[in-house]
Amino acid sequence: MYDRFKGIFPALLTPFNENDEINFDALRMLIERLIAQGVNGFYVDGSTAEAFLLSFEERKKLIEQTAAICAGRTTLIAQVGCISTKQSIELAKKAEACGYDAISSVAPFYYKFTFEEIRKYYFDLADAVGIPVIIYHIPVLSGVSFSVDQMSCFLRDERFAGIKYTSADYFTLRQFKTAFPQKVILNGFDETFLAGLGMGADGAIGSTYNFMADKFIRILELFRQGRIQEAAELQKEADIIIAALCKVGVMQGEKAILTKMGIPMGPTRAPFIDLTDAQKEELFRAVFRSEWK
Ligand code: MN9
Repeated sequence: MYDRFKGIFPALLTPFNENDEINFDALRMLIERLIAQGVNGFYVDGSTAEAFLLSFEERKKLIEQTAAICAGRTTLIAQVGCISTKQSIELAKKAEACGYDAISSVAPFYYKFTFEEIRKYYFDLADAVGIPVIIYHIPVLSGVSFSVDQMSCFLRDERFAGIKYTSADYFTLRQFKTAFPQKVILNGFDETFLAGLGMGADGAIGSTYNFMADKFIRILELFRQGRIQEAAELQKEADIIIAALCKVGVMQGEKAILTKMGIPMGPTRAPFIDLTDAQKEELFRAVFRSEWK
């Protein structure tokens, strides 16, 4: 039922130009390259997109323009989470009007809302649109973690399609999937993608797929064929790169890599600080090695 939400979904980065405005030409280049590589769809306006550093108007425009560039060629999921229900609903309606296949939302954060408040937030969102909702579970950044019972409140409702699961607690992922085998679970930490597949994930949403989607498409293919050793080798290669990225800053590093590959991604938005030349050099040494041993 939810097959269109399975597979590899880059969490698209947001390119900026020298005036700190969204560079939609570069976004188009990125999207075209990824569609040609065979990704299954995109996660738009998420953490990787620097969503919480964009203005509300920019977020609406990003949702709209990404859909216009994709023009129905691939599955689209819009991350509409804001800490106010009212604003999240406005973004959700925008996504639905633009033809998105699903919306997704991080739990409202900062004020330490009660579970009842968070539950109501998600149901208000589901009530506001006619497209499925994917819960964005990312305790390390949102500070909100759902137990199996709490997640069940959502997943037993047919309007909730599944979870973007960004946590390395794979026992909990296994329990979510066992309780709701028909729902989709998309792994959120790229560095443990193969572990996630082994514990029941149906695919992944991630930031490193902006520049190494091909490797992860292959890992998924090998996993599905039962060729686990070969998949593990590729995951190991990817993880050398991800370790180098984490050292310098994930989004900054990814933008530098893609710019080097010919897509002008520009800087990240302040307060992020861009990489020094020395950091870029160190990163490029890990990424652009010709031999993997
Ligand atoms: O979308 C991403 N999570 C965050 C998922 O950026 C918080 C991941 O793809 C990570 O960037 C990646 C590196 O840690 O796994």
